[in-house]
Amino acid sequence: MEESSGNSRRIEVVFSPAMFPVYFDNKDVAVVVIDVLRATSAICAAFDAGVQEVIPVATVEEAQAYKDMGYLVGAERKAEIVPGFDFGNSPLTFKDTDKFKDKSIVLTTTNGTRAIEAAQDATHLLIGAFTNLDAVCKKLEELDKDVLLFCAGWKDRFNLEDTLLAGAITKKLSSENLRFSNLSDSALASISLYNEAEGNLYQYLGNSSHRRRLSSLNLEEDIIYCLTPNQTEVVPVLHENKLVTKIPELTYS
Ligand code: 3SL
Repeated sequence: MEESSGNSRRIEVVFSPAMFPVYFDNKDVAVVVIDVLRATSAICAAFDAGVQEVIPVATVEEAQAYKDMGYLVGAERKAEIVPGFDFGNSPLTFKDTDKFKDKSIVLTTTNGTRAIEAAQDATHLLIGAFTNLDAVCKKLEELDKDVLLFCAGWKDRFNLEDTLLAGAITKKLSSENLRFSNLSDSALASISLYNEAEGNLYQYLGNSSHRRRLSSLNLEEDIIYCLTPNQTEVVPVLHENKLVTKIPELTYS
């Protein structure tokens, strides 16, 4: 990541996991992992349903090991539930709050949990979705660090929906807080795309690969949910390899 100048904070957007190592040359940043359709939207929905922690794992084998230990485990590949697991990657799964309240759950997804693993050494790792847009911006202002907006993409490729959220976060932060004034070219490009789409994300994404992939599986309701901003105040953060919404206070004896 290029350095901030003076007192200003820098915002950079990483368009694909393949590019992440290039940008992540300083660990003392706030990384926001973004997988709008659907991993990071589902993780926020899980906390809204009262889960205590989400253990993200990159592989189905790791997920299976947790399942064998008796955990409630979600696994998604190719946008579908991996047979034998308890749930997949739909945020609407978490409407069944009785099933999830106070539980520790485990999740593996095609791109989202892989991105979380790639960024796990960052000083701050936050989960971003349209559903928690304002809350994530507020948290970034509080942290007051340079920001890396990390788009999970699809199998290392660029995708539109993650870039649009990166644009929405960049636009909000840089217009409402003068400290976030050092914008990389990738941040400027994401704002331009977001300006095109703002107000009608669903239509703008009509031809995008992932919207088409999910629509072909009749997951229209999921798409609408994931593109609806500000449904929650939760901002999951990574702490000791688990996603939580509150980091326990340090206690000294
Ligand atoms: O790639 C992921 O992590 C998923 O969000 C993909 S899907 O929405 O379940 O297809």
